[in-house]
Amino acid sequence: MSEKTLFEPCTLGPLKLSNRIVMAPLTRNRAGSGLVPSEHAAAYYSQRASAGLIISEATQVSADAQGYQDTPGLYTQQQIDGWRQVTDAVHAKGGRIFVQLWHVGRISHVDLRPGRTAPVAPSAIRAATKTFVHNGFHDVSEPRALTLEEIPGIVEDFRQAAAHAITAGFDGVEVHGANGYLLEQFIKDGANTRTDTYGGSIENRARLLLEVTAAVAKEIGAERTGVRISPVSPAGAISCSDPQPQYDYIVEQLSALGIVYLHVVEGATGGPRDVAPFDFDALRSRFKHTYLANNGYDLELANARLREGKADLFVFGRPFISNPDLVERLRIGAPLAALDPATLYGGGAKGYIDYPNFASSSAL
Ligand code: 8OZ
Repeated sequence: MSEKTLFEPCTLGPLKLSNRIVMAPLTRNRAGSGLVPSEHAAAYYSQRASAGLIISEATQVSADAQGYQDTPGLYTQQQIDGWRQVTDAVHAKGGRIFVQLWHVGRISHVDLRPGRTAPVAPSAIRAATKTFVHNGFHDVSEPRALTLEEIPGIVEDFRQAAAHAITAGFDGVEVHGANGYLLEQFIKDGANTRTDTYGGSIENRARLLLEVTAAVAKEIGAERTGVRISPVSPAGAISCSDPQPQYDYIVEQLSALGIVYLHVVEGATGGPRDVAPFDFDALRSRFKHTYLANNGYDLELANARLREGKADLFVFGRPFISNPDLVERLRIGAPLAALDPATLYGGGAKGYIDYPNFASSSAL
């Protein structure tokens, strides 16, 4: 029997994927007026449609959920129409695309918020970090704690945005439970000192993520619902005193909900894989559907982990920005182009839709 490789077709719930390579959600801060995907977004995503699956950049579930300049939303008709152009363009090339839905919680700035109100969070604890606003990085604002009465509204915003995602033609939804944003702020005790049913115990801190995921799965089907987590990542200046039992519990519950995939940032997001001791295999063994492994993978490590049965799909982030044909380059062993950090966040077509494919760059 031949060995499994990343380049073979596979399935993700009801979907057929052309390979096991996933494009990570990547924030590019290029949404146009009304926080509608820009005129270039359809081109950007369709250029990358040879990925087995694309996960879109993080997309707000409501105006209240925004924390960075010019990130798109999925709560107005214009945003639904804008995303429809993206999903149509990806599907026309045979690709698959999920939308990543987020609420930033405390990682926000009053200048981005309706009425310049304080960002909302599980507890009024300011993160020692910055956000992208006014075309640069500035300290996040002081948050206020959500009241117990406000929490059902957050769940409802995710449910509604998930319904919009299907209207917009997405193949599914990824709930952003990672990287120090609202759902992770509830999970990790460095950001959550609540004394109600959403704070304290492992079960209580997991509650909001699980309620949001259950609401999304009920709305669009568990077979179209994925969740991203980052158990030991310090992204968003967050800490957790007990990540292993906390995430062992979360993953058991997510598996019981029957969601189609678990997307795990193994280590520090965009940084070292060994930032803290953690048994990721324990999560994999607790989750009965598709496991997406993320962080610092190259082809060799990915193929090794695939053959060991440690993961099913492998998520590549930054290399997809400067290599729209990343799948083909990895397949033929072509060199990878470097990305231009100056055009990562904000701006227009430059550094967004002008990175060439390998074949066309070598023919120049
Ligand atoms: C980098 C810059 C802005 C946002 C994440 C959505 O960390 C992000 C993000 C990353 O998940």
